[in-house]
Amino acid sequence: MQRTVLKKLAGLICGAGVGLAGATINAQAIESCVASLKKQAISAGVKPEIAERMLSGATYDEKVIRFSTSQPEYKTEIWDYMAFLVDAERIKDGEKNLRKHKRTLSAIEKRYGVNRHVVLAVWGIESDYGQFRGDFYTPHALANLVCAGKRRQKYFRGELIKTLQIASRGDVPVRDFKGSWAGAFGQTQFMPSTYNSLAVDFDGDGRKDLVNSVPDALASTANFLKNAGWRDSRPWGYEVKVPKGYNGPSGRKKNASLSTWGKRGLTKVDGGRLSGKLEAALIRPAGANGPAFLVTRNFRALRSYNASTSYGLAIALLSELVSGGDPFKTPWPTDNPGLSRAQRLELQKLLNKNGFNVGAPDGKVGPATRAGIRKAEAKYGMPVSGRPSWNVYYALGGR
Ligand SMILES: [Ca+2]
Repeated sequence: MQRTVLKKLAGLICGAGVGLAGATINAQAIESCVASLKKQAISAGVKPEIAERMLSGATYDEKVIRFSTSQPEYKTEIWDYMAFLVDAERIKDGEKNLRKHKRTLSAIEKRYGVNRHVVLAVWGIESDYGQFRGDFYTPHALANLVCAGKRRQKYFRGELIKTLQIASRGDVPVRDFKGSWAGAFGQTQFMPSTYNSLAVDFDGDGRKDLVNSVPDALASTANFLKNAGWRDSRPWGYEVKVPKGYNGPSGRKKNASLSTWGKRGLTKVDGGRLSGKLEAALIRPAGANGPAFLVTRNFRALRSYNASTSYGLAIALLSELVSGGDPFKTPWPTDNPGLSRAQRLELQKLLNKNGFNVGAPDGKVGPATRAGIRKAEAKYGMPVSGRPSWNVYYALGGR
């Protein structure tokens, strides 16, 4: 009897898009909710054996729910974000992949009008060129967000059913859906609905496989950017110099032509004049003392991949650097810069060596590493922040 009630309850939950609170969730309730999702998927055309294989074993995943409900503990400084994402390792791997996939990238450039460096940079930032696609099994992560999450259950249910449909069509093998806790998967980290509208089969095998086919993944990224408004005929933007005391228009929506910006006293960072009709907006992501950029419609296309200015700049910078361009000239306004991935790993080893036990070094800065950093900062008389910064790295002996 209890089972029937739970089933009904689960049906209501899944149907109405209202989840159980994490604290009250129990194994049986999630099992019933998943059973109901299976039925919904099958009536949406998913092959029963696919629904069975992809949803059985979906149990409560505390991590998915924690990520979906918690606010980030720390505001990541943009210089930490950039140092981590655009490091020497990712530039070197980018150059290697540029050579390795030269023919594919040329063909993609021709077909979509999105230059190879930008496509490559998105791939590098999203999945480290296909090497890291996330640890979560997509259907199980999405089932948790529907059955035990606290918001957007209806959206996640749609994404779950689309995931099962993609597998049902044979585009991506059942076991290969690995990705983020929120349902993005594969080398491009597309959500299933983005997959449905923008994924392409570029290697011509009849399947749009963004997990196992580099040509499919890269072409789908290019298709995404083209659809978001990227045009190779214009740059993403320029780093610029802003006159001291400038308090004119700025912000992503305040567009003006380059020549108008020139009249307002802005110059290219090398002092060159700004001219022409190209529309751009002024952004200063770290405030008036940090780098300034005039960004075009192309930057908006980058940003639409992941709605964040830091993200857009990381792609822009990586694309410049893998094409032999220059780093940004204006330093970030800090005397305590961020660390690369190699330095983060080294930092963890140094913390352990110095008795601030942070567990097995993996380069990922989680709660244990932050706690260790705080202890080290306190010991060395530094402001206590828990940030993986150059100063704490240096104090521990890192060079
Ligand atoms: Ca294919």
